[in-house]
Amino acid sequence: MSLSVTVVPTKPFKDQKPGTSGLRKKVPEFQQQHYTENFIQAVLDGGLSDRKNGAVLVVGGDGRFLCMEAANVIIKLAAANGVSRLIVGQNAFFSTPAVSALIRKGFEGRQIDGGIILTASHNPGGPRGDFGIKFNCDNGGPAPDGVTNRIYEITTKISEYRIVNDLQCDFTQIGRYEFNVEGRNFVVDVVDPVEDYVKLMQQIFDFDKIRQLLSGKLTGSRFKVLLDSMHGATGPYVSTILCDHLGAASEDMLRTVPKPDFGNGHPDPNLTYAKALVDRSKQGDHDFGAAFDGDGDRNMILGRNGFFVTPSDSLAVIADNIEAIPYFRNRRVSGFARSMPTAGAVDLVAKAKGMEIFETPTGWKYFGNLMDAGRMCLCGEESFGTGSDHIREKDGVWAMLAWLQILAERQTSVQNLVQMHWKKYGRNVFTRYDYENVDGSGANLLMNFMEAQMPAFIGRELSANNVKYTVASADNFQYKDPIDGSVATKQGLRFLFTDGSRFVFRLSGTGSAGATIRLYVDSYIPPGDSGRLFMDSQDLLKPLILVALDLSKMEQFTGRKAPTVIT
Ligand code: VG1
Ligand code: CO
Repeated sequence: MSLSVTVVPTKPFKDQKPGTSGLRKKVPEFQQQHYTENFIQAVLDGGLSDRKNGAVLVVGGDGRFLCMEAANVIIKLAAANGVSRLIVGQNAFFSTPAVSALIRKGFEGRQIDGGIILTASHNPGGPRGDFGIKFNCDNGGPAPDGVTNRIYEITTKISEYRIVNDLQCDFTQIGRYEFNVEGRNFVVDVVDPVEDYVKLMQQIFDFDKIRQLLSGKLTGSRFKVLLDSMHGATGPYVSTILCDHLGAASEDMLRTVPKPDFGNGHPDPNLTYAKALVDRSKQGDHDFGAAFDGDGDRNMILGRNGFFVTPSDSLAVIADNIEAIPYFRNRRVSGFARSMPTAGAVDLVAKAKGMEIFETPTGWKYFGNLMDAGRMCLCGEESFGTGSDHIREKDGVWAMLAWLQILAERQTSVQNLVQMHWKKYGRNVFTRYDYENVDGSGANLLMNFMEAQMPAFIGRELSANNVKYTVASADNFQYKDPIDGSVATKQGLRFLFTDGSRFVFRLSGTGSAGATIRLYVDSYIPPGDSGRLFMDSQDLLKPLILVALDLSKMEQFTGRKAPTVIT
């Protein structure tokens, strides 16, 4: 039977501009008539352009509420738009890193033109929670600004979309499904979402050695690992890798069943939302802990007794020990990169190793070009993102395995590894204050007020708690991509001080309601300053935080006395 295409008239929605990482809105907004269809049509046209006809795409998401419905819409629109084949994870499920890996690997010898990822990442899910749609390009990475702008342009002018209403594909069962759409062949391959990703990890890491670390064969005592998947996408990957392959205890793998509402949780692996893991870790029974976000690209690393590794330090420690990872032993190690608000610990490692270091705007999409050009192989963000050029997304499970591999090689504790790092390079103390869901106009006023003041502050002395800081420079961060020359402006207000400390203000681009102001603060303690090297980060940064809050008039503009999340 041949299925026919229906052309449906529609009108633009004004709010379909992708943010830091795709389009994110509350579920009811995506449920409006034509809303999801409009955006998918724009993604197919803007994301694929002249490659749309005959294109091969990967589709899947983190299992949150609406993933199945959205996958259905994608299948029906793709069929009507001349796409030749979709590779869909069983139950429309894939972690974000697994999608990136599959796009890069190809499918049965065919090249893949991109992917559509259904996730709002670390944002809560459920019928009143968040949903999101993101387009990734044929390199496996999030679409760069040029592409998302093109998609957005189309959403502002769209007048119709194409759909095959009668096409029903049961993507709960693995297999190949073929359809005839007005004489053309359209194929949906429903695949196991876990298998290929696990194989990739086996190629990157030495599983035998990690297994020996965990069992105690390596050091004489067992090494206990506690992981929290927060009911997000990593669950099935973690169970397979840690329990089936590495011999970890399944009772130490928490919340591994993906749930549409993340069990009513907030799947963001930080000290606030992954508190359950932190508390368990503090009981002292485990040598290592890690948590992951909704779509599996973020990670938080803990040592014994809840010892917290900041993402900035995690990146630097991995960089310093990069040759412990077999993948990097077999290839040329190119440069490192971090997002601008991430503390500069990795810069010091790059310098010591004589490697290039790049400072990019917030968002993984800015790393892709550097990796594709072979200039950079390891990067991270302070927002619990760490990854390498094995794919083009940050990768939570990869980061956890990188740590285990390094610990197997170095045979020491997490805390000792980090503290030895500080003794060698000094410590980049970092904290982030998030003011979530504040009134949008107040947030904009705060940013405008500060930007206007910036020039006047340069050279001025600011103080709090009897500590003085002199402003060396202040600007709104701008980045010119060294590969394609594209420029990203207004990426965060930076105040840099003469002693190397700094703070940064940014508005979040991933929220779905109101505005979120992020304040990033960091300071450098040299290795010789043994009095302060191991002090509590909040104590160390207190004066600088007070300066930042005072300067920005945070309370006046937002009415908030305290942040919602402190990292
Ligand atoms: C946040 C983080 C950023 C990260 C982005 C996507 O963006 O700060 O570092 O790349 O989320 O992460 P923003 O604009 O809200 O600060 V994920 O795991 O949500 O895809
Ligand atoms: Co994420």
